[in-house]
Amino acid sequence: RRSFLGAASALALTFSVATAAVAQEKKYTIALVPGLTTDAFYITMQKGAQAAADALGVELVFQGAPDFNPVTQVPVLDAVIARAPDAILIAPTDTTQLIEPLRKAHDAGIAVITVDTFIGTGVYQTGAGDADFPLAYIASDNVLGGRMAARALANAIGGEGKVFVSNVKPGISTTDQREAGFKAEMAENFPKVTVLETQFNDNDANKAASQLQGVFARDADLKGVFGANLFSALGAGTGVQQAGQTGNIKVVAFDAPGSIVDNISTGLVDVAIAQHPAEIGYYGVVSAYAHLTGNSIPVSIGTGFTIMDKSNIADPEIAKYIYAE
Ligand code: T6T
Repeated sequence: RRSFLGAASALALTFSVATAAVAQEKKYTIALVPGLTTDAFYITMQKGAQAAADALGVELVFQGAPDFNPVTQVPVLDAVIARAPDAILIAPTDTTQLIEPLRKAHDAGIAVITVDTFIGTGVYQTGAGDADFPLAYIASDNVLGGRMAARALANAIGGEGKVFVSNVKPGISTTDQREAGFKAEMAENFPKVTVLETQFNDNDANKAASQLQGVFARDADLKGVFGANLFSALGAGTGVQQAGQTGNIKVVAFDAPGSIVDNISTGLVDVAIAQHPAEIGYYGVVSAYAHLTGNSIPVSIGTGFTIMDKSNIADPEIAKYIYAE
């Protein structure tokens, strides 16, 4: 009897060692689909994702479209789904137009996590609506970011005067939320600030620059502009410079590529609100890996901001959040 038990446990031991070996050999593939590839924000996100992938022994695939547009992003997503990765991290370029394309990934058994932007309401796994299937949303708190921008701009203009939001286009969760947060903060706490009509630039910095000049031509007492993402902010700054209004029209920028930070030193940009895209990428990969290896994960992870201005930009602890190009 003793020898029978011995044989059985030896068998069990062999089996579990074999299972462990198989488990170790399984190399997961995680795809990261950015909003667009040529954007320092997503390049920095990719770096963070790669750092986590290296730490976990995961293969990371980075595949995206050349512009921020569902029409170009959906075919890229379809190609990624065809490669059958274990998980997809994606910054959906539209809150509604990416729902059905992403459902295909979900139906194919691919774990879907959205990073930076969301589909539907961004509240997942509650059983409500048709877009609650992603496992998690990992991003900045964009309403808060918009409020921070409003405070910075209101303070820069001395609490009164005309300002406007330079934005991408409606239907993008992040930039919609930044604009909403900005307007709410101004309405609640800065009654002497007038927020003019938003100018939508389709993520084209040149368009944002000429729109700035158009607004200034109509409202010569324009005091400030909030560039709600990298290209909006870059363009708004260029517009202020071209109008010869550097320092007179205050610029608050969302995002912090090297070019915008350089403009802080010259006085063209007053404040840049840096997101932490590397953190988004890192925790995106970690979350996907945790899920794939049988662990539960938080349905939402909020990443941080760093406020950059002339007073702190030389500090390495601040400068480390400047985006990679
Ligand atoms: O601001 C980021 C990102 O958060 C947003 O969703 C789209 O624009 C950027 O990528 C900057 O260009």
